[in-house]
Amino acid sequence: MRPEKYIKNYINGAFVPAESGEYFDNYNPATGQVYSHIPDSDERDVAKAVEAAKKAFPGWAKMATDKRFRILMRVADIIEQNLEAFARAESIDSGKPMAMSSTVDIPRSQSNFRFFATAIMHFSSESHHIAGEAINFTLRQPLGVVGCISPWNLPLYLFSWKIAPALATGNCVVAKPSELTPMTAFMLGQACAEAGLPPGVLNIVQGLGPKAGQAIVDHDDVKAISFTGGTATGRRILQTTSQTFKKASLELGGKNPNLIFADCDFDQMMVDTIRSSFSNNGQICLCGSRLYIQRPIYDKFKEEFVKRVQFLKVGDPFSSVTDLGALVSKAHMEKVMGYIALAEVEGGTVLCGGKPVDVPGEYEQGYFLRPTVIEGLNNECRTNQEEIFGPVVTIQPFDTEEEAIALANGVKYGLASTVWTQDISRANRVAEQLQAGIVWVNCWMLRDLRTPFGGVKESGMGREGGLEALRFFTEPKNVCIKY
Ligand code: TXE
Repeated sequence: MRPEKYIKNYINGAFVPAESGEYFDNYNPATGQVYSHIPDSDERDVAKAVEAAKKAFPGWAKMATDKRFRILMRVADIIEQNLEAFARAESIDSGKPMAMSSTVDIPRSQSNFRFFATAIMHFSSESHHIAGEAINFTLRQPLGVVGCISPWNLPLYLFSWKIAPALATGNCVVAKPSELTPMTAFMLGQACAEAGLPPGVLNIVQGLGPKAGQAIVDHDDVKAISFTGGTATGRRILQTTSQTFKKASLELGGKNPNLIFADCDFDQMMVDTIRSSFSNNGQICLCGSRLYIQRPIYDKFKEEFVKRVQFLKVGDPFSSVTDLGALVSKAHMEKVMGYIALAEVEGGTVLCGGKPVDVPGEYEQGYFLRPTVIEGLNNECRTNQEEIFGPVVTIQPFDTEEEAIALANGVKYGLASTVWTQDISRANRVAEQLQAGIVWVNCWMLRDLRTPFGGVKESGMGREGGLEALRFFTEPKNVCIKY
């Protein structure tokens, strides 16, 4: 698998330029330099991709399950054999440390293919017997051509999280990665071709969201959209899909709370809170960005947390000692800096960070920011209400359990929450009342791919993961036979 300077679309098993013949620039965020070019696709490329997918669908849907299983397992094996190349490409494209792309992003992308390849071998449907009269059974059939649209923060990880279950269930796919991180999706096309995936089963259209992405959502023959990205984009996609009754699964933004009670295991909590705040530069929809600490340990927490955050190393994504690489783009860096300035206007105190980092040499034009901790803000201010999606957290004290729950639930989002306590009854009481799709108790980002994954309120609609994904990508049809 190899990156190329001029990235191509992958349509009907071939690597082709966009119909427009145009490309736009792809930046390496650690150097601030253009290093490759992305096809500027539009509705013509999407139409070709959908045609190829429609043609491939009958053969793929009817293929024996164990044959589909073998092909998807081969895709996983090829990603694994090329881990180094994929991880390097992911880090160049996104700015994240190679230490992360090689241990999290790419291994998880392989797992996604393996998990759903094996899951389909065990997937079964239900039957309902009317005693002495009839039997109902449920067919679970693939939808046809489906669209998968993913963001830039965990590029191949989230792209494959959608594509693998869609393919495993017998659908053909038209997929678009983020225009900020196109390279590993391009390389996935190479892996699929090598694995023997029949032409047209997976088509990867590169390009801009409002142009290529919207064309996938708009296309009449695309039966479902699985989307991860910003809430505003999700709202827009839903407006379109609601007109045509397309199925939609939307995994959107978050503004996740960490509730840290005085009785927690302080040392473990500290290690995991650093991770949940600053992994991938805070650019994970599951990162906790509002830290609520019970008053008896607030000062101790603040001192230790700030001390450790100041030790985090920001810089060269390819150095083994780097904790935080570059932010994904100049525009995103400016957005995050804008929120830090806003926090100060809103009365917050920056306890550490808040400034860009100068990394000398080839990285001096890169988008590096110090991890930032802010205190002194109320829950209603924009800094505590809006998703920043960067290496920025706020800390606030609380007194009672009820107050902590009210603070945690006091935003329009509801994706993930983290609770730190040694009191099992409290953990259960709090988990029950948190408005979130995922609650972690005494851990963070411990993922079991069988569990439902998604958010409530403006964090999304529908669930991914395990059986939920297999159900989303199939249409249940009840057959009733009287005897
Ligand atoms: O997301 P977009 P962006 C949040 C985070 C971030 C914000 C914006 O707050 O700052 O979203 O990020 C495609 N029709 N998250 O700008 O624009 C687009 O090309 C169809 C949360 O990257 O939503 C890309 O492939 N597709 C998050 C994908 O949608 C469209 C992860 C996501 O882009 C489209 C990333 C359209 N009209 C950002 N417009 C999470 N929850 O994990 C854009 N796209």
